[in-house]
Amino acid sequence: KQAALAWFKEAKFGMFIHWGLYSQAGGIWKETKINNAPFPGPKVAEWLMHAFQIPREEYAELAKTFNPDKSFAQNIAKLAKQSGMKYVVITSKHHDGFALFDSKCSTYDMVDATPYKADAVKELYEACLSEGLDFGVYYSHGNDWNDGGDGNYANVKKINDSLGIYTHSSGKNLWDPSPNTHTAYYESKSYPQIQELIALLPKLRLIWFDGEGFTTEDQSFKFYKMVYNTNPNILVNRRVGWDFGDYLDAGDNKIPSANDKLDKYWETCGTTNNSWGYKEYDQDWKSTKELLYYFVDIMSKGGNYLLNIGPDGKGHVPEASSKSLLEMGEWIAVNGDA
Ligand code: JFZ
Repeated sequence: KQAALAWFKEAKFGMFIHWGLYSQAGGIWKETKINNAPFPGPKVAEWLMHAFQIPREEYAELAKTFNPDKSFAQNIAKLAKQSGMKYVVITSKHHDGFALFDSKCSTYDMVDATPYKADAVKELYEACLSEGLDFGVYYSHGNDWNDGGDGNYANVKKINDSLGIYTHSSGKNLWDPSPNTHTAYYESKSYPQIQELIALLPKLRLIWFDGEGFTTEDQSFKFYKMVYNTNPNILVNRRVGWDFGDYLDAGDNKIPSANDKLDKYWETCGTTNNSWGYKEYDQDWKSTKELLYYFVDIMSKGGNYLLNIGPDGKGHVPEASSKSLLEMGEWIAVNGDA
């Protein structure tokens, strides 16, 4: 993976994109803001289904109206380029289980279930390559609220109980679990979709796994090995689980201190407000100066900065965040990113 890691080291600044069915809701469900949602757990907009414990069938209705503007891919790729970014990582499938690409092993995807009917991941990939940007995908392997039953909760709980350890259920669909087991979901959906993404995107640079909490060591290794065997140029992040990743992170919105001795390359992912997915009412934007402060801090310590945008259901990027990103791009054009 030496060449891939060398690319990563130079890539420095990337765009993270959280986009999916939840983007249409903007963090509001039946007039209740997600911050006032009745159930515990993260109050970020992409956790809509979890925060309101929305049944799978009802949540899936959101697909019927998911119809972004055709120009979303061009616009976002251009924004990333002008902001001085060198790579883009989009949520190909977040915890809600909905795939933004054309999946053959599930009908819960952009092509089969939405009026848009086209492969949004492929479109963005092509737009990015034509802007000279590199491309990666986020993929929630561990959590899938539409498949994978209770996300392995009962099994993990049984083991933990015998050891006297408390088991967190956050991120596990216990309100309306699918009939499939978590293991069956890995076999029938998750492993095949990773293969599909690698085949769909020949120049894919990285896969950003997430939700690894209850994934077993064998399962994490299988994901890691599958990526390596299919295309060894693709990097895998730490969150594939069990330390199999090619590069590290210090936690969301966290920058390692000078004393943290990270023995691999690393990346900090961060938000521009308090949500990854589009949250209509969150106007608590970080200023351009604050974002540049993080940028310089991360660059000076040798890391990469993966800065997030949360486009709305139409694929439009909130004005406040695109403005800051473009201002960062102006600063980087003058001062560089090294
Ligand atoms: C996860 C997701 O649940 C979230 O929706 C978003 O996609 C984010 C980028 O990743 O949330 C996490 C995962 C790990 C940490 C924090 C939030 N962490 O290690 O601090």
